[in-house]
Amino acid sequence: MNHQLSLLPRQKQHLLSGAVHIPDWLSLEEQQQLLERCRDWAKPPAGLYSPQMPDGKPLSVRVMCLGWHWYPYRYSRTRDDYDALPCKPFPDELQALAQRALEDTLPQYAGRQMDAAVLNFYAPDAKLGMHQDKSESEQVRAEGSPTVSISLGDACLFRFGNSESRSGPHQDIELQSGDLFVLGGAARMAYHGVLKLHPGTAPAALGIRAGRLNLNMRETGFDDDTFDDVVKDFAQAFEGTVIKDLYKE
Ligand SMILES: O=C(O)CCC(=O)C(=O)O
Ligand SMILES: [Mn+2]
Repeated sequence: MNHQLSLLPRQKQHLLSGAVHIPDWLSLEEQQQLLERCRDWAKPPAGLYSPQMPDGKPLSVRVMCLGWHWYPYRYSRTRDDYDALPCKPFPDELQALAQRALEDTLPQYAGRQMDAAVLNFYAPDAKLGMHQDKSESEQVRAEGSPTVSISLGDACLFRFGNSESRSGPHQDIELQSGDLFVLGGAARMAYHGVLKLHPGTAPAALGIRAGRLNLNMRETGFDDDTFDDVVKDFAQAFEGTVIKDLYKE
């Protein structure tokens, strides 16, 4: 049986200081427009692919990136883990959307320039294990520069924890189509993951057959000059310690 979406009013809430959920942030029309844009970006060249973890296992989520290409656990301008194609640019329209999101959630961060978007495409059985977003520069993470996440399509069960421990305590919330979730400030390093999708819950008028799309924007803190050295240090520091992060417990 299909999961029934809650009929109770859903309200803007701060899950922790710096972690803000705004239900129904985008109108249906805005969701339709964004979905169309995402479909365009997801096309080849440099479109959707399945990233592999360093041990060779594929993520169940299919991914494509704009601005900087993310792959476990680093950024590059080209798809170094796959086909070496240049990443598509980070579009002005997403910068504008991210700024609007920051104004509405953590206005103290408005003006921070996002430069990377990860588009996560979840098939109905896809999930994303508990992890911290820590591929960005040390400075960006220390300053709490937010990640801005927008959901489209099927609802999901989103697990949100704390910065100290992967194992909890947790808060479980439902992210529905059009919802905004911003993770910054003191909550920037909080563990989070997608436990499961609720298939068949996308708004009928959205025009998505199945699955969920998550648009995840961030400031990497890298520029082309400093990137090579920083990333080398960073990759060395984390190699082997976070590989398990993206798996289900
Ligand atoms: O799909 C989501 O809501 C979360 C995605 C995420 O955590 C990420 O891309 O790092
Ligand atoms: Mn994440």
